[in-house]
Amino acid sequence: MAPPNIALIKYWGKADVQRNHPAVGSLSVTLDGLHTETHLSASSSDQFILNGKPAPAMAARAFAFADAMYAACGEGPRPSMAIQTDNNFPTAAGLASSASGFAALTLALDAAFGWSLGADDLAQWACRGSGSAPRSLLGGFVRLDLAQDAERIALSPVASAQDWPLHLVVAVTSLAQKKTGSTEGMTRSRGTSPYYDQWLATHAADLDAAQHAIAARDFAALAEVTEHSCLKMHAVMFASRPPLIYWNAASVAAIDAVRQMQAEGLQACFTMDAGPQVKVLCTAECADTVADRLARVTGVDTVLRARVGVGARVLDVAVSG
Ligand code: 2P0
Repeated sequence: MAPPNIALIKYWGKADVQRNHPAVGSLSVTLDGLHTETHLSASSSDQFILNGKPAPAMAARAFAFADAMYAACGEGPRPSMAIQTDNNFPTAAGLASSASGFAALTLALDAAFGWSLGADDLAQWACRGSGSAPRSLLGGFVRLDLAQDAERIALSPVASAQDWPLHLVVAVTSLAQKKTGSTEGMTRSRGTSPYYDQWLATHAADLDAAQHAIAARDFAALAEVTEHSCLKMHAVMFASRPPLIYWNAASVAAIDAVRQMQAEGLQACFTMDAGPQVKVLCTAECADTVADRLARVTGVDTVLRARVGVGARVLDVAVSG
C-alpha cells in the first residue's frame, strides 16, 4: 500500500531515459488519507485490474516493470499473476497515481517473491517504474537526488509528518485524462524549451532553500520557493514546442484565490503538476478555510483533503501451497 506524494520542488526532465533517472532532484510531501492498494496473486494468466476494471495501457507498463524486476531479482521464468490495484482517489485527478502505483507495485513484488530488498534497492526499482515513485516509499518530507556518480538515485527523509503536520488541499478542476503524459512532456521540454538549461542550472538552490525552510519550520520561506519551483517548471513547459499547457481557467482562478488568502494572512501556498489541479499546502489552522474558499472557486469540481503522512508499507503476505 502506498500513498501519493506531491513535489514542492519539482522533478521535470530525465538525465537517463533508459534507467528513468531524473535530471534534477526533487522534494516532496507524502500524503495521508489517500492511497493505492495493490494485491498480487497467482493466476493462470497475467491479469491487471485497476479500480475493478481491466486497464490494458497500464497493464503493459506494470507487467514490463514486473518482468524487469523479476529478471533481476527472481529465478527462472516469471510466474503469471494477477495484479489488482485500487486507488481511493480519482485516478486522473493529477495526484500522481503513477507514484503511489509504482511504489505499491515495487513493495508488492518484493514481498510476494520474498526478495527482502533493502530500502535503497527498492528506491532504485520504484524509480524505474516512475521518477516520482521512490518518494512515496518514505513518509513526511522527502528529498530525491541523483547520486554523485549518476549511477543511482538517493532518497533521504528531510522531516517526518509529526515534525511539521501540514495539510494539503487539492482543488480538482478537471477529471479529463491529460493529453501529454509526463515522460513525453519531459522529453519535449528537454529538446525544445529555451528555458530548460536554466531550469537545470537554478534547481539545486531551490532544493536547498526548501530543505532549510523545512528545518526551520519557516512556512513563508517554504511557500516562496514552492511556488517559484512550480511556476518555473510551468514556464519551461509553456516555452516547449509544441507548448505544454496543463492549466485551465479554473486553475488560474484557484491560484488567484490562494493569492487572495495569502494577502489576508493565511499560511497557504499553491503548486501544480502535469495537470490542471491546484494543490494547496497550508497549516492545520488554515485548512478548513482553504478548503471552503477553494470549493467556491468557479470551475472547481471537487476539493480533496490530506495531511502529510507516512510512507508505503506491506499490508500482509499470504503464503499458499
Ligand atoms: C514531480 N511530476 O516532481 C513532477 C512535477 C509532474 C510534474 O513526477 O516519466 O509520472 O514516470 O518518471 O513520475 C510526474 O511524472 O514521470 C512527476 P515518469 P512521473 O512530481
